[in-house]
Amino acid sequence: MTMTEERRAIVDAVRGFASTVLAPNASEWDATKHFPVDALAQAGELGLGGIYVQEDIGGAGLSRADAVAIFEELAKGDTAIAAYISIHNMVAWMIDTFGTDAQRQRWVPGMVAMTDLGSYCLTEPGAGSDAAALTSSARRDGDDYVLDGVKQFISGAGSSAVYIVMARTGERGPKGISAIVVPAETPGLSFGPNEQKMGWNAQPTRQVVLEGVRVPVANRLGAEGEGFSIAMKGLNGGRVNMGACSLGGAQWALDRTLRYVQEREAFGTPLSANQSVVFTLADIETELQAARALLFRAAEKMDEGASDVAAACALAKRFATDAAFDAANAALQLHGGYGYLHEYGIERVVRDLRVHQILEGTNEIMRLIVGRDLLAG
Ligand code: FAD
Ligand code: 2MC
Repeated sequence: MTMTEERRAIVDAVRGFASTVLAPNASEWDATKHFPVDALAQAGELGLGGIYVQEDIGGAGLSRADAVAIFEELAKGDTAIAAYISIHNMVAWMIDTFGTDAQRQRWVPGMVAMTDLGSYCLTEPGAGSDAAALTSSARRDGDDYVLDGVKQFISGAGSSAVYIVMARTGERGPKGISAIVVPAETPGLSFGPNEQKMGWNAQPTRQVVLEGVRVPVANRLGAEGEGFSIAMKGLNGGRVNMGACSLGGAQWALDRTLRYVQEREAFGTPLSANQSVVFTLADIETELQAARALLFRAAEKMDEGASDVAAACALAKRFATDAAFDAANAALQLHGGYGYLHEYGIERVVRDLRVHQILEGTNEIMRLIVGRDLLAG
């Protein structure tokens, strides 16, 4: 967890972007449900479109541990946008890692620049936690696949240029799934309305509808039947990043609260004169430090290619997203009625963090992964 000079410089640059481009607009983007594609292109100029994409194709070539530090800083500016940047990076990394040279050349440079955005399409109306039960199909027809099905809750859908669709090309279960890249302009691809959500309003969430979508077999990532494994490997890093986004949102709320409890007076003293308030602050700090340590531990295991990466990522995601949501909610409480007002920003962070306990694998599924790993010995 010691910050190298290089990481410190990156984090400083990201902090500048988060505080000047994201933070001043976060409230308005939330209120107006605006997806700021221009700000995302600016993030691309900083190298945030391909944080751990290889350098030969224009990526920043940074480590997963660097990414934890980056996503914590980004989320202090706007948690929902930071979380979308994480999803985009997951998609870019999957193409960079599992794609052929031709696939990398075609899709990665635009994604690194964030002029082409990415969406990850796993969940279906009938298959969420049990992702391997998905039924969207990719039928082989000569040198093409023809895709049919519906993907549910897809982040960035309608705005993205590149969709990685997990679809069934074979037997039931995880071994019959392939990962196929579907470009936005492909005939037969359409999108549902933007879902009305509790939070994450600054990024769209829509159904992705596939009706006779024809793409070349050359758009498949990896071998036929490897799609579930590719999807899960992408999610390991996504889960750590989502934990880091939660951490950033909660740290921002704590920093605000530290000032507020010293300024606000009740019963003739600042709120901070009450021991219960001091204890609450200490507990939040302790939980957030523990979350940060677990996230860096998981990220370092990813960087080392450790064998227990899936459980380490699940464990860190579960802890960080729960701890950060509780911390932000406690920060709201310490602001009294003002915490409930939009203008203070805390309620937005609470709304945005809530969904991190649900997506990229619910926290019950994270427990399932950790528990299974324990029992497997
Ligand atoms: P279900 O699987 O139906 O689960 C319902 C409840 O049952 C949960 O509490 C769950 O934990 C619990 N449960 C299920 N199985 C078990 C079990 N075995 N043991 C104990 N409890 C269990 N998906 C994508 O593919 N791409 C995206 O970009 C994307 N973005 C999203 C954005 C938003 C805003 C949201 C809300 C979701 C997004 N998702 C996306 C989908 C998300 O990953 C799923 O919602 C999530 O995996 C849970 O699936 P589900 O909603 O079908 O819930
Ligand atoms: N990393 C690497 N490989 C993994 C993995 C992981 N995290 N999880 C599973 N696998 C492999 C696993 O090793 C196995 O491979 P093999 O047969 O070669 O050993 C294969 O995948 C099948 O795994 P299981 O046998 O564990 O499959 P099962 O169906 O029992 O459970 C489960 C899989 C529940 C762990 C998986 O379906 C899951 O993670 N569900 C949650 C779904 C999810 O996270 N959705 C997120 C959608 S994206 C999103 O929300 C966004 C906002 C972008």
